[in-house]
Amino acid sequence: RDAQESRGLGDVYKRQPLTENAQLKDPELTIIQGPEGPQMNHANSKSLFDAAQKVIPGGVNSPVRAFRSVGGNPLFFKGGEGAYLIDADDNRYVDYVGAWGPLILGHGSPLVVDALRNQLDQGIGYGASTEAEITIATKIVDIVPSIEKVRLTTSGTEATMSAIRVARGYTGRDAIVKFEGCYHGHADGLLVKAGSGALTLGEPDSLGVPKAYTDLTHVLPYNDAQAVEDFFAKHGDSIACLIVEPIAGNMNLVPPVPGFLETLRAVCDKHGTVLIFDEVMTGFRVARGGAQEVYGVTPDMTCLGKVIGGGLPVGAFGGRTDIMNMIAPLGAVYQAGTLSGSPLAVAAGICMLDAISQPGFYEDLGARAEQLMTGLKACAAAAGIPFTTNQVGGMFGCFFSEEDTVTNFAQVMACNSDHFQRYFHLMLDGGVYLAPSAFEAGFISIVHGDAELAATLAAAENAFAALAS
Ligand code: KE4
Repeated sequence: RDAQESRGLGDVYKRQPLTENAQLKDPELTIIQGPEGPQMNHANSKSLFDAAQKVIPGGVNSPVRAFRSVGGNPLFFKGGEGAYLIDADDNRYVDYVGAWGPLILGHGSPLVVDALRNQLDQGIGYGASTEAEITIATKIVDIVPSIEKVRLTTSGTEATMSAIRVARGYTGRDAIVKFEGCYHGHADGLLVKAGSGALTLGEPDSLGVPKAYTDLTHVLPYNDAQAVEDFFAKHGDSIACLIVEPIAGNMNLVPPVPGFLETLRAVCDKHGTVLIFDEVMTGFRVARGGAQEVYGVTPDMTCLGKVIGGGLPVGAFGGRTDIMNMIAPLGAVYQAGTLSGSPLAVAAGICMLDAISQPGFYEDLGARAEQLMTGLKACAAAAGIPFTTNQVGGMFGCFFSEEDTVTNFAQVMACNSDHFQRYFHLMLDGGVYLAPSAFEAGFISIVHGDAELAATLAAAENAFAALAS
């Protein structure tokens, strides 16, 4: 609190004037050349990867980091500052992964670092309750329309897994519905036609998941309201919950088509099914109140993560009081976590929720993302490369597709993956770090300013030209 007061929330990020067009204006700006220029040195990353593979399966602690779908060896990083990542060979990149969404304030935000330092002076954790947990829960309840009570976890997977268990306990039903290409973490029953890393590796289903689990998981096509209505007309009364990414961010970024979320709300109301919005990625990312604020559809439960941890392990699930009161120790649905509500993670989270509540935050963030999309499309068009984008608030998706807009899984799968792979490496050589998968969304932070957009568009100009040639 002292740190925040002394620093004032006003300087939580330096608002940089956004010029009309972020095309490269500053000749002083050093742009690392694309493939025709000096190739980056990745020797240290390579030797670290060799060492990692000896003691870590695949050399990574999460599959999507492995560069499997883009080829080449994964980079190892040693630092981050603002909009930039620094890899093990001291190469600097404008970063559009942001630790997969949490770093909406950029790397090493002074506000968050100060809060962590303050907490460290009080200790790391107690395995018991703290006042700060009330503070962050109150903020989440105030900000997220659907949440009357909330329980913290230490990952998004735990949040979605727990929300589904509560919905099953609340309804007394076992079957659930998810959508193809949506990813809700790696709990057994959800690794069915999943997105993100599962899709990246071409393994939307996983070995080791008992058929008994997957038999209870029904999968419908995303953005197909008719398919939802037909399914629920037959089976609705047996469905405990329907879990959905209100904006799909794990088959790249696919927003809901008009009426889709409204249909989910209607069928769940009609059949007594719990509607769960998985906003682990979209929460506090696309708007202060998440996708449910953007589209005006209120679920019965919401899952959160990423931004509320500011880069530390936090997840959360919340919703209507009558549902959440089913959870132990109050109710009969068990749910727990050694580090749930960790004082360090909560201290970071409180900072994040205060920072994103600054007036104008999402207007700024959305404007930067929109400017980036406009610039990228212009670069692609100039090179004659079929390319389109989706963008909601501070997250975006890029598609090597002939479609004007991409609105469903089949269109995502029909994109030119060869172009994406080459584009990924061309941008990397140009000093821009994108998600190493064609099935991930991109994230911009509030500290991506003119210089970063200009550097990105300069790299993109090279990249699209190289693709065209
Ligand atoms: P975690 O268990 O990874 O904290 O959260 C799972 C999860 C749940 N729901 C949604 C909508 C998510 O996007 C995620 C995790 N997202 C991926 C990236 N798309 C995490 C990256 C990774 O798996 O390494």
